Amino acid sequence: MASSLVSRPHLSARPVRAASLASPSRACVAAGVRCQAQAAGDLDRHYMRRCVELARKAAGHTSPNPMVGCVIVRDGRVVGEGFHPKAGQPHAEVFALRDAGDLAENATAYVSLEPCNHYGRTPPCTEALINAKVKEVVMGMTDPNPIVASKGIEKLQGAGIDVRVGVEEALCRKLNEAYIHRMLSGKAFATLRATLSMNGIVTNQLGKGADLSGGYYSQLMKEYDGVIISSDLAKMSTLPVSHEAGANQPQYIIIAQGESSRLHIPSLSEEHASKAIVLADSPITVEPAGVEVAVLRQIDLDSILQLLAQRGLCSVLVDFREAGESFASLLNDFQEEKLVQKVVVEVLPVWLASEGLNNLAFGGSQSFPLKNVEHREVNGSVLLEGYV
Ligand code: AOF
Ligand code: ZN
Repeated sequence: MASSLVSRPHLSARPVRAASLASPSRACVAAGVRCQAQAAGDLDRHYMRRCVELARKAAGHTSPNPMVGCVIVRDGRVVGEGFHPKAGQPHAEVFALRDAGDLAENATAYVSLEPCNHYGRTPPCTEALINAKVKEVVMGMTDPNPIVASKGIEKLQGAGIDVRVGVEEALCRKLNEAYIHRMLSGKAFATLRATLSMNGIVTNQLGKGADLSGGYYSQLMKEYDGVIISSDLAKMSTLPVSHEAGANQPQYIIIAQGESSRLHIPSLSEEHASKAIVLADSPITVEPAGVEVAVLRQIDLDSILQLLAQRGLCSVLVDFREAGESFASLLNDFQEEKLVQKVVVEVLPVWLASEGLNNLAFGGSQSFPLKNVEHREVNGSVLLEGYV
């Protein structure tokens, strides 16, 4: 079982304590349910961070479900751990309760997301927690899924279980930013990625080691459910892949706007043809056979993101390489229409010759500041990440 393989933190045996009293979590109040005032101590936060760490083990495998981790603690000792490995498989709480066995009785269950209270592909986690006789459930955030939202909390409280919500809430929200976005908007969470030279030229190159194991690009390919690329990139070079261990390769969404009647994707084998979908604005034959082709009157990002969400993709990377004008026009007004949530820009330590205005800019006519911008240096390049 996935959960039995994970290591446990070695902590001194002391009970979970309620340290500083903060105001009740926003989620708790908004949900209109009565939870205990939030009392998150250092240990609470420690166990919740462990839940998030466990949840991340399934990055790239859980969509359309969220990533969820769960830790069961009794008398200050971790007695069970688990995470949700994949949609269709049991939820995090089930793995953690199995791992804890009888020791779950009177224990505190930490879970990064509100336990579900519905019969989906799997039975409700609330019932599993109630049957295991846990004393308390501490959760990172409520589940935005309308069929769950706060019903899990109500059910647990109705069974006499103490509930606290909002421990490490920001971290839990970031973990599932794509799942939350898809749940609330009906569209896939989109991140725009581009590489620039130091003189501001958009380039197809990636930074040194970026697409090798451990490189940021290889990690993005593991984490994102899909990648939108231009037909020019698909024709010219190998399709983007992740070299991370156990990675689930992304779906390829290939924009073939204004493309001739034949598109050959040399690096895609027939065996992997189902990994790609070509969106074209006129009838087109695609090789290898077996690639899905959708001919649309107009190719716009809004419809693409809705289509991807309907197909169960939570996140997609818009990879701005070999991006001709039609690809660039996809991104017109992305900020105004809230189509792109995040931007990742890599700046290479090179100066590049300009071939004209085409490769100087992307993203249309908008001006706006980015939020929560972070940067780091990777192999001599600078990676900038910010939210729209
Ligand atoms: C939890 N723990 O580990 C996960 C939850 O079709 P199902 O049965 O897998 O249900 C999917 C929904 O359950 C998903 O949309 C989300 O609301 C919740 N996911 N809940 O208590 C978990 N993955
Ligand atoms: Zn569940």
